[in-house]
Amino acid sequence: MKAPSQLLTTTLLVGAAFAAPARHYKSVAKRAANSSLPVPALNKLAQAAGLKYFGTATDNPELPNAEYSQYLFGYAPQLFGQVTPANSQKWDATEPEQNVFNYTGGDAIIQPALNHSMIARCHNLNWYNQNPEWLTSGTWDNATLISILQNHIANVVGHYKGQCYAWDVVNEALNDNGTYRSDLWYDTIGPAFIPIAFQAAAAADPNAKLYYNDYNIESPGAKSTAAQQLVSSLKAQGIRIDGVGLQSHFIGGETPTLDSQVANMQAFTALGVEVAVTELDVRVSTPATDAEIAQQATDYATTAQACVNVEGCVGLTVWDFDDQYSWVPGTFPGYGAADLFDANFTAKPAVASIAQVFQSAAANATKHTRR
Ligand code: 9MR
Repeated sequence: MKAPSQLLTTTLLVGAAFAAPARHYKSVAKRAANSSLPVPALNKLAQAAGLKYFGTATDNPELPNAEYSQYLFGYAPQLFGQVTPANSQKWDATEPEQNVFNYTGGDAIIQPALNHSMIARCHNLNWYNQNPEWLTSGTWDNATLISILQNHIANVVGHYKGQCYAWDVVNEALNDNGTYRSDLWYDTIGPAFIPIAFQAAAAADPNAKLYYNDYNIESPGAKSTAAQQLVSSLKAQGIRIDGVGLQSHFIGGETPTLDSQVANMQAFTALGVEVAVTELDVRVSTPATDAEIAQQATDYATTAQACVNVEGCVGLTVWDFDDQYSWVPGTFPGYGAADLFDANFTAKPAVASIAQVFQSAAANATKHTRR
């Protein structure tokens, strides 16, 4: 792991890159296989630093935007090497009526991603949110709800068998204090819904990595400890779990320190699972000042550095890359500008700061060989 002083060096180098963006981009462009790429080849640089991928979430409504699509698929796999559908594999999209399955939206993202040599993180199979009316309004006994869950997972994972690097099997099942969230699943089935979901996913696609995914587990604390206990408990029961997704929806200037993110990742990998940064974004108050955007670049770089530093951190996914499509302003009024590009597809300093982290790791041979 790098010492804090080395992080400072990285920060200073990043600062230098901001001062001379044209020269910086030119030097990065030499490494990019696609010479027309207008920004650093983040996925290629991540791979040179030892990660499996650098990727992004996307959603179906933005795909017809030609400029957006150029950045998402046209520059793949140089810029982004991995995609997560933000909504179209969720329960309300995939099983809108009981036992009637619809894969149109998910396929519209996964197929072009695979065609552009990207890998897919598939999201998600069990959540308290975005469930269809028939499911939330029904009154289910324990056995029936278990079979509904198993049937959903068998069908959806079966449809995408062989296409997903990973599935977020269970999403956000914990409260911030580490207790189980009271929801449709827990209130009827109890904590057993989690091993049941993982078992069903394992049976339907033996090769997909099976993840637990949550927010506020990016630094040590009650919720992270509870997620670690969940991993241990599943493993003790002989249930396959391969990874933990650290969502990483951060606020500029308030992100966990490098040391705490690294220590937290290592607490998970010590249990025999990989970790991934699955939904990274850094929101700031709007309108954003230059200082906030500079801080945001440092914050993005800190999380990229943490992943580079930890042997079992396989990659980072940003939760969409262009501000015009970010979920943030709709959920946190007064906040936004959370993504790597502004609404005109102009790269923010965070693009260069992340690239710098990967380049330094590759140049200093601090990378791990994980591919
Ligand atoms: O990005 C998704 C947004 O379009 C939806 O409106 C929202 C509904 O809850 O879900 C967003 O994605 C979430 C993800 O599935 C799980 N972690 C939090 C993400 C942001 O809310």
